Amino acid sequence: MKRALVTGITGQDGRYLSELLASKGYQVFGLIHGQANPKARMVMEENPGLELVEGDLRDLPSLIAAVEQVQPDEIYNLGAISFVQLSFKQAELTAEITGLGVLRMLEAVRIVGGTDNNPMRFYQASSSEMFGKVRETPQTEKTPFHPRSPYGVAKVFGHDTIVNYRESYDLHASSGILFNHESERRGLEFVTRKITNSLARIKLGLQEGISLGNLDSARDWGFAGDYVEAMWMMLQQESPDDYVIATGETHTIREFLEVAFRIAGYDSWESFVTHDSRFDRPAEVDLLLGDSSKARAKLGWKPKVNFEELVLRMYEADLAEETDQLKRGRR
Ligand code: G4F
Repeated sequence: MKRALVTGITGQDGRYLSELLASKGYQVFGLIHGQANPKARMVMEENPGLELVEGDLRDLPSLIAAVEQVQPDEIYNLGAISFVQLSFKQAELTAEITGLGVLRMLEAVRIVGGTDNNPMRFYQASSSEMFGKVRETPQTEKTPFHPRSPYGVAKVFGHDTIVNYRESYDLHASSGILFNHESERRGLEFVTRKITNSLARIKLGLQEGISLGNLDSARDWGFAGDYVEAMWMMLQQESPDDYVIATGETHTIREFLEVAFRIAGYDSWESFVTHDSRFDRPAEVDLLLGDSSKARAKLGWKPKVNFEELVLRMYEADLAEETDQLKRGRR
């Protein structure tokens, strides 16, 4: 039985990945920090075979102990402060966890190691946010980085550290440069889920409108369930490498609103949306569009859920959840 250690187990990607790995027969261990972490119960219920291990990306000794205890064949480093807007307010903490956390995990692997015949394989969740003020479109593995947020800067540090450890210590360490990926498990602070959840509440008469920031930025949005498959595929390769994971389609926030409101049965969205400058960012990433040809050719990966299907499944899940809460008198 293969063993996998996943950091960020309670996040959207951690939850999908642990289910995928369990379905492939892995024993999955999730790194978790803090006493009585409220999300621990949720992930245990979703994946009863999951084992939780104490550890904190800010604390190397705890990571060494976790890697030593689990002796994983594969490590997936998904743990991060992942909300770009928050990273402007908590820049130091973001650098600490999203950036230095990668270095600490790699150090833990280097120190504990695997056997020569069976070295531990490492996946790093790199991000399209590293492209920031994009130098070319579409973005590929070769596009230079120009991050526009403390989060993006920290991810570039993590990405470069992966390359450095691969070259210095011959580690099997790969990075997935994942473009935005969403689902009904996305946190409510991210724009897609904020829209689908608010829309469901508008439909049920629980809310009147949505306050948003910049509607003109464009994102290459895919389905998170498809993207965790790419993570696993990367670690099954003979040699480690970096891969862009994207749909190759980009849409503005306005287009997301258009599709979502149409699905919910409205002719237009404009009268429901107001601008709130609190959601504007000090520096914006205007356009992301990924070219995932390398992943498609080498890994045989491709996305299965398209843009409209993604918006539909998110809206339907929110409508079902909000309706259920309303029936139980919780709204
Ligand atoms: O949904 P967002 O917060 O995602 P963002 O900033 O693109 O970051 C996500 O994708 C990255 C991959 O490129 C990940 F690395 C990262 O961890 C995260 O998953 O914002 C998307 C866009 C931005 O341009 C933002 O300015 O939506 C715009 N926006 C407009 N109004 C808003 C809002 N974003 C949020 N979160 N909330 C708003 O009210």
